[in-house]
Amino acid sequence: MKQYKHSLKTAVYKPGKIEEKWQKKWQKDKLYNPNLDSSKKPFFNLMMFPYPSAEGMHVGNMYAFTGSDIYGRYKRMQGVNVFEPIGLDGFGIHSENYAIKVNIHPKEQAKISEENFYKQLHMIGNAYDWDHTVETYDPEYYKWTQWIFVQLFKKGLAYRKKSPVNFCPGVCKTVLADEQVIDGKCERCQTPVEKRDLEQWFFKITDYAERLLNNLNIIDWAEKVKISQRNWIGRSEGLLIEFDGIKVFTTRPETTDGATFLVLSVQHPYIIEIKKRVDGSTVKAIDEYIQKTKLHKGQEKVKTGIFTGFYVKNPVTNKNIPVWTSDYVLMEYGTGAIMAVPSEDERDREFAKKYKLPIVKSTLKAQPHGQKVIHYHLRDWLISRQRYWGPPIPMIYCEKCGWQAVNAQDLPILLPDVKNWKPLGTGKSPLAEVESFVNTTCPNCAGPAKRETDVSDTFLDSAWYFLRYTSVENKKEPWTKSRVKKWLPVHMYIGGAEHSVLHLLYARFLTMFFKDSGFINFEEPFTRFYAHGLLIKEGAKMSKSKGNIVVPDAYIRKYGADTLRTYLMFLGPFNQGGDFYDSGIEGVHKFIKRIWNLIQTSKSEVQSSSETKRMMHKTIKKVTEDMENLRYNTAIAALMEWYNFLTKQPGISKDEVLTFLKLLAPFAPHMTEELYQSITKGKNSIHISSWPEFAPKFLLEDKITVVVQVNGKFRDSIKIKSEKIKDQNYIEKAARESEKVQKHLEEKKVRKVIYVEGKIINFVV
Ligand code: ANZ
Ligand code: ZN
Repeated sequence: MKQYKHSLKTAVYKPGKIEEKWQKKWQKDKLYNPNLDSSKKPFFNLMMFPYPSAEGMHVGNMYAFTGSDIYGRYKRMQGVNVFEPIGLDGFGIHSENYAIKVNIHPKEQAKISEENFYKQLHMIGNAYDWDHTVETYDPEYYKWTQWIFVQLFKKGLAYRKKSPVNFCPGVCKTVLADEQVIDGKCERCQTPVEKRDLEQWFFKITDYAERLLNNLNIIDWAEKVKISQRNWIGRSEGLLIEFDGIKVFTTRPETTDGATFLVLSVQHPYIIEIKKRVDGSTVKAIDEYIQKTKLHKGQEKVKTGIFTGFYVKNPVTNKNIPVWTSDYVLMEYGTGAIMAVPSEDERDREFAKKYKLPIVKSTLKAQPHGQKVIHYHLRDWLISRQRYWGPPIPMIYCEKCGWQAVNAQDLPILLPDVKNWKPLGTGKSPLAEVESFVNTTCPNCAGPAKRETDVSDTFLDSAWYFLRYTSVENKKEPWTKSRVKKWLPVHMYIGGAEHSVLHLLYARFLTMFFKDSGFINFEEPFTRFYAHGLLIKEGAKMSKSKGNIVVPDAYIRKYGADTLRTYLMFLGPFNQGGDFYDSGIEGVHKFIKRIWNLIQTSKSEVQSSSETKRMMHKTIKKVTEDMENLRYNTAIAALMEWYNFLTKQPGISKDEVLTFLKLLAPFAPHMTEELYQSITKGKNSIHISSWPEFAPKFLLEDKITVVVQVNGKFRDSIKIKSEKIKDQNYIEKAARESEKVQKHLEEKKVRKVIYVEGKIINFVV
């Protein structure tokens, strides 16, 4: 074996210096910027769009970003062209509330936050293509977000509807989506949420419910995420049954004979009919009740309702049953009316008991005339936000022509710089106060018209960003078709499971819409979605209120990014998260330092033995399999085991050194680069070197057990050096040396010896 000499200049491990040096060099060399037009083996390694808080990145974010980066680095070394872009979603209530808190204009604050966040991202050493960043508040980006709105409007998928909405009268002063209301309170500021009737823009995602559901079967996503989406879409098969013209939706038609009253939603249009037919005092009581439900804050614990004075006939029993109205029946689901079966349904029973309504047992054999229907729980996507910090919805209202989309050449509709950007709390956006913004001309008749003053939901910004990453240079189109064709759908998408429904469903919906419109040629955006786990801090969830948020900066300064990265990945299986302990990081730091020292000081004039080779190939195999399955913690453990083995050897071969560095490179990209380039005299980056391959022949155990038989009966087993496995004479001799075998061969004539390679040797006597 050839000898080699190390020529390492740096003796002491100084992560700060090394890391800054390589980060600069990689960026200068555009090491991580694949040619987006000519790459032969495109691999889109996407990290879920960060939505950084103004305080910047904490280790929980870094944990996710690093785990995604490690996968990308591993893939790159396997010879594919990895595109790993990054950007930030900086519009929205989250950033705006922070701006309110610190009393800085959101535009100003965005600049500060962006700079800080990107600086932090550089420090952690991820292989980002910094030429393809996306910021949602950049007019070059939101121009296209607005364009998408217009496309949906043109296809009839964006519409206005007056609807009861959740309104947060607290800090947020805006409409909230159902999922932003937790236990009747605003998810962000914990203020009890009110119901208000507002005209809102919606996207008709419900048109895609069936496709969104069915396609789940063809994508490689974490099962728990698929389950959440299935439940969220909530397909229900049932019947529509008529009670004197009032249709109800039920999933239990066989219980119709137990239906003892109907309940209409308070918004049900039939209530207007009923009010025409019942006496004045009843009308007054109904109106009072409906008025009261508007003040209800979120979901009430105690069910309330009122009798409308009206009766309908149960089509199965032919009995007249009373019609009630209550806010426990939702207008948005089914037909907005139910048949109540108190003997079978818990909610109905509670209601019946409270109002002393009859409870009649059902035979469960009722067969009403029914019309079969399928309902989905999925609601249309509420887009309007009565806030400042978002892309203005690109619509214009003309008294003569109605709602008109802004012409494409007039996009973007810039978010005006205004002094009074804070929420008004009137149910209108602060933009409504800006006359120069509001007053415009109609795109259709050129007459005077008014602009929509609501801005769009942040989830719209993040529902298509992955397409834009490929095409940020394009000023004429939202994306360049050829690039999107080359790089998408995304090969690997990594993000938090908490985005199981909203973001991941909205992105799928828009992708289907783009496909249907002929803008792209696929309908599922993310071929593989991997949900990473969450990081906790010494047993507790990291949160601002607990004051236990860990910011990576100080750790990086003290130990280096390589140590922090490796430590984070060592904490546990990547899909299960881990518990961050200050004390734990020291151990990993020692490991990194020891590798540094071992490789520099090792004597290399050694022959590699079959044992050292086996250990190396075993480690390559283990680490490779673990990387493929994102089991980073056990990959690191395998490297530690190999390191311990190597320290006991008289020296380390160059092959071992380079292999070790390569396997560690995705975790500790800087120090491995430094050592690798010193050893190879800086020809190429380790990060574009080829990933080590294991040779199965070296994995064979050193000794093989061969069973010795006499006339087919087991007599003994012997251990044979694996290189002798083909040498029958040698094995026969070794078998004859066994005393147990000798006993059975004594004074007998061996007529034949049958050898099954590596397994059995049989003496026929
Ligand atoms: C009679 C009945 C008897 C029902 C029984 C259930 C159990 P899923 O499976 O979620 O689709 N329902 C229908 N529309 C409603 C609305 N707008 N607001 C509140 N509840 C509504 O649920 C369908 C069932 O939920 C329907 O079947 C209906 O009650 C109720 F033992 O009809 B069922
Ligand atoms: Zn007009």
